Amino acid sequence: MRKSSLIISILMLAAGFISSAAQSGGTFTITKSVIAGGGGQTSGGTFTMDGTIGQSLAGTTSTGGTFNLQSGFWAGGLSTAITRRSPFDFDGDGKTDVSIFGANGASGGAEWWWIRSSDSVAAALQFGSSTDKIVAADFTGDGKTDVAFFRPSTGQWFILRSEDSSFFAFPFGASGDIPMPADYDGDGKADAAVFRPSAGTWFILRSSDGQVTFVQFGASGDLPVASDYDGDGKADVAIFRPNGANGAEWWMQRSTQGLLALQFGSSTDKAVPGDFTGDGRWAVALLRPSTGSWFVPRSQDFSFFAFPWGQVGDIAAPGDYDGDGTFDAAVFRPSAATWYISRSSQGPQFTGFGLATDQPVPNAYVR
Ligand SMILES: [Ca+2]
Ligand SMILES: [Ca+2]
Ligand SMILES: [Ca+2]
Ligand SMILES: [Ca+2]
Repeated sequence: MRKSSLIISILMLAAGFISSAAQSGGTFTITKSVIAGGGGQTSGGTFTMDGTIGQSLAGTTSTGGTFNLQSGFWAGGLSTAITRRSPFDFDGDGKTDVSIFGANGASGGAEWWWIRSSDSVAAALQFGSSTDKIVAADFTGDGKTDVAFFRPSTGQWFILRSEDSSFFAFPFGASGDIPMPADYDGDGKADAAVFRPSAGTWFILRSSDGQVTFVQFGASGDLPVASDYDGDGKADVAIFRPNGANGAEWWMQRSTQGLLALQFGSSTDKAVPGDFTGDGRWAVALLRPSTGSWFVPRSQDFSFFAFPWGQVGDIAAPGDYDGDGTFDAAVFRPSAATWYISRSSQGPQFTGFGLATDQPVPNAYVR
């Protein structure tokens, strides 16, 4: 990305009239310009774009009618643009899809059902069995979440490629391990990974080179909550310790910013990590099941805000359902088989989908 100053000068000249004010209008076509991997053409209906060049605005997300654009120059010279993707996005439109895992489907296997946010059509397939664990993530790196499960009895991973619905399987981990896939090496593909509580050890199978990383972090009783807490595009090894000395604790080995430990929450809270403030850094959010209150610390200063969403018996299903880059509080209520989603940009959404016995897929990494 750090091109020569000549190229930047040329671009500044060519675009010298662009101010930081938003531009809006009719039908536009944008031809991408001087960036590595650029040159593609983006076209669409009505949209607004806010500053592609300039330190203060470059890199922010511009949204509009039918697309979402993230571009611009980074003054700090990041070598690779960080692509932030919504979790549990099976159709790749940037929005988390309402989705359930039915452990006991009609034919005895596990069933996956989801509503494609792009066209509101329900899709379903059978994959896995009742004792398998959901590990859905984008392992293939095409921007679409792959249906995937971990089989605790054998330590095997089964991944259904979003590209062609073929599957591959491999052993990684053992019985007793907690699967925690995430993109630890920052190459845009989720990496299979497990946390072994008995030894406090992480095993990460890097997609970039096929090698295994071992990390000693955490102890028995801890729960893995790997996420990108420092916003560098790499998931960070992290644990949630429900029973710390004075309440719940979070320990994070951040890939760029180093070790961070926080005391936040109590032993009965559910850990729901996510980027609830939309700043590109995930936060250690909590759902308190006894009251249905959500607690979100701000990554800037660790002050927190709280709000009610849901009631006793609801199951947390966080994600970015409206695709605006900010996580939305969401719960699945088994008694009503209904989803209650507090979308950060588009307001509340209530959707009946699933059975009382189903597990919401976006609950997979809630601890
Ligand atoms: Ca994929
Ligand atoms: Ca990876
Ligand atoms: Ca990181
Ligand atoms: Ca959102």
